[in-house]
Amino acid sequence: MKISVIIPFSHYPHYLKECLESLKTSAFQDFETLLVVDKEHDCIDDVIKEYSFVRVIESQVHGCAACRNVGMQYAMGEYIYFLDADDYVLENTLGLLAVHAHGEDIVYGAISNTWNNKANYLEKIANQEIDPDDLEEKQRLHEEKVDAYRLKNPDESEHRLQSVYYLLRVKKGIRSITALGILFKTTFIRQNGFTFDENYRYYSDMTFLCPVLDRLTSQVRVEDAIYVKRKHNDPINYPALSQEESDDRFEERCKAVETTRSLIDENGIVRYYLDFKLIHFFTRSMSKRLRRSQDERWRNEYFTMIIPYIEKCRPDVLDELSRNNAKMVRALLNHDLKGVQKQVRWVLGKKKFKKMLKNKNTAYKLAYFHRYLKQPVKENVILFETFMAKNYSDSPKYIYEYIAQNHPEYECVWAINDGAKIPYGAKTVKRFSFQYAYYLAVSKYLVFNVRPPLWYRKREEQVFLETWHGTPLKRLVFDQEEVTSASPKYKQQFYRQRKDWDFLVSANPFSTKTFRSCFLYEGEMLEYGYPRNDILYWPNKDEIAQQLKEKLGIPKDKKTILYAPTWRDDQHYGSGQYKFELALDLKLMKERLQDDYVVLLRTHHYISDHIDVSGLGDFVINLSSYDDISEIYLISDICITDYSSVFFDYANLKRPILFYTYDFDKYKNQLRGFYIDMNTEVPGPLLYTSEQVVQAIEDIDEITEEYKERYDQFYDRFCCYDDGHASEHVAEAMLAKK
Ligand code: C2G
Repeated sequence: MKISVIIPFSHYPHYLKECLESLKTSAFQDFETLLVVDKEHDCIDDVIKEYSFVRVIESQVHGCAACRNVGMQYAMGEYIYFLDADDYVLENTLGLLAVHAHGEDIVYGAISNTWNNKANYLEKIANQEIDPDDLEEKQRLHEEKVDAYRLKNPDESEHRLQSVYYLLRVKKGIRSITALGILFKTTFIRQNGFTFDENYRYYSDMTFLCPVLDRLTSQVRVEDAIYVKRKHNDPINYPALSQEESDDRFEERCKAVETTRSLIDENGIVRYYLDFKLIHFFTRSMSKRLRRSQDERWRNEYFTMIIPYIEKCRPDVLDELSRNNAKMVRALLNHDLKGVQKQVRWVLGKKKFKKMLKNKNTAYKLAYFHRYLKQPVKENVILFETFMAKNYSDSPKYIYEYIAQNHPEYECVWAINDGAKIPYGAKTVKRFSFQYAYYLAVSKYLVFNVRPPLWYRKREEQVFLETWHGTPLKRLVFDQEEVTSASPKYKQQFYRQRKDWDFLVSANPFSTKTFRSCFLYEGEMLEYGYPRNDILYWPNKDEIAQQLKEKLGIPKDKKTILYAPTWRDDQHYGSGQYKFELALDLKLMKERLQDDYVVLLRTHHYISDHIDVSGLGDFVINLSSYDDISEIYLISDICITDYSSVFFDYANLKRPILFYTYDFDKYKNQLRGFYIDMNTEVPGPLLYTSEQVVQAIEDIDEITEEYKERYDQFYDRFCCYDDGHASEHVAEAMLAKK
């Protein structure tokens, strides 16, 4: 048998499934799979029953290093390959490595990092959103560096040098040394007695790989054999080892270096780069904390702790440091903490200054931190923002109007990017301006329907009202397994930001329950309905509708169909800018429906594509940039959506709703997943083609009748709090908090 794949397992079966599936679907199959289960582990019975090729071995000891050592004892393959239970390989990975393995000590491929499962990873590769580990650039830098070393050590073989440089991840700076992605010849490992040091939880790979590289006599590199290392997008509930917060990590790093030194040649290249990495850990990563960390230990205990380990670094590594780094290390070796901090201040200050020159428009942030946060909070000021200041709408609008009419003692400020005038004379500021930063810092109350900027720091005296912006159909944040859009650190950031919320608005009991789980929110919930839906209950709503219809030039004899789809996580240009291809055949709709209807087209605010409606004449009115969709609901006789939360609000009107779900399976299984069963719980039919949509509109009376019972149940479940007074209740609850 060619390969023994060794997988240590302790937690998170859902990752393990993906890992084993990747082995099952590998094109190359001449391997055994040894799943070594930690002494403390989650139950995996359900997972492994699907993978009969897996040999499960129970480890009597605890820890990843121990599991790998146990696996090595059982290995029967010519080569050993370590695969972590939360990672996976691609279809060709093992085959490519095996084909090049002709008795060399090691055969290694590349590591590609991702936050995604395999399907989404492959899709990103296909869309060229991932460059597998930046291979070309790495090769170039790798050669330059190794050349410099070789000049001084002419006896070393070029290939060996390059492999050591690559596998110790020298170019990757302080990144941990890893035994992943490599075939190790079993006899080479056994004859030399290489093992993972079980005393180390985080850095045992170093104690295995460095001695291997130190004794290496033959090696092959196979660039395209990719090992996919998966970062956990939810470090709160499922932290990877590298994401674990631990008091011991620092000391372990130092001690593992010391242990490793004792296992390798003092004059060899492995030792050279090991010392190089330790020094760079100090100058690049640790030094920042010496200056800034709130945690005393970095400026005290850890500072003293690292000195003896740096003292033992080889002099030739110290000789090659840049001037600034050399100064920093000299100060450290003199036990001069102030000297190191001064040097760090100088280096970071220079960097910051350069960044500022490059990016002058972020100076407001400096003002925020250094000036505005020091000013007193203004008790009577309220800052409002909707959809990142894109418009004047949603619940903040209605809460504001209530306060403006009933509490003139408050000064209201709106963040609005286009500078539009706001009724009742609120002051407006542009997002990401000095004034915006000022009001973020000094407003007593903040009313937002999405999250504030990441750099916002809530002050103790401030009251933050999060209205959110829809009853959840699509799975959100911590209930979302994959994060295919947004920042990969989305969950971590959300976790921090949601702690700032004093109140969260909920439109129905279902939202209350779901928000608790998806946001891990434990604060006060305001269960009064959605302020943005108040208008749907106002006594003058028909008048408002009439006026708007006239303003938009909608003929009196025509009914209206609102088409309001949501955005797709995987179709984007950049952060917050999404593509949208219209799948609804408006030409067909025009042909069949123009005598009775006009279509009101409304894309989500994330969509940056302008939808071309030319050739459709008066049949389509594009209302994508109209501020407030609640007003549009009032003038719509039928609503078509897909997975947008608009239908929860629109249902308040009890008018017909159709779902044009042309990409249902992908949206449900790959992109998001849903909280409710769309097939049985939503108040209208799921339609998959434009023809079906047109047909449904032609048969709208029958459909209304058919869905009546389900609609009533839906209304009772989701519209039960809305009564036209949510703004009042929410505003009063907020203002009561001093
Ligand atoms: N919206 C709109 N026009 C659309 C789609 C949405 O004006 N074509 C508005 C509606 O008020 C809707 C809100 O934006 O309720 C949120 O839009 P969703 O499509 O539901 O998507 P998203 O912004 O991802 O929010 O709990 C709700 C979720 O957070 C979803």
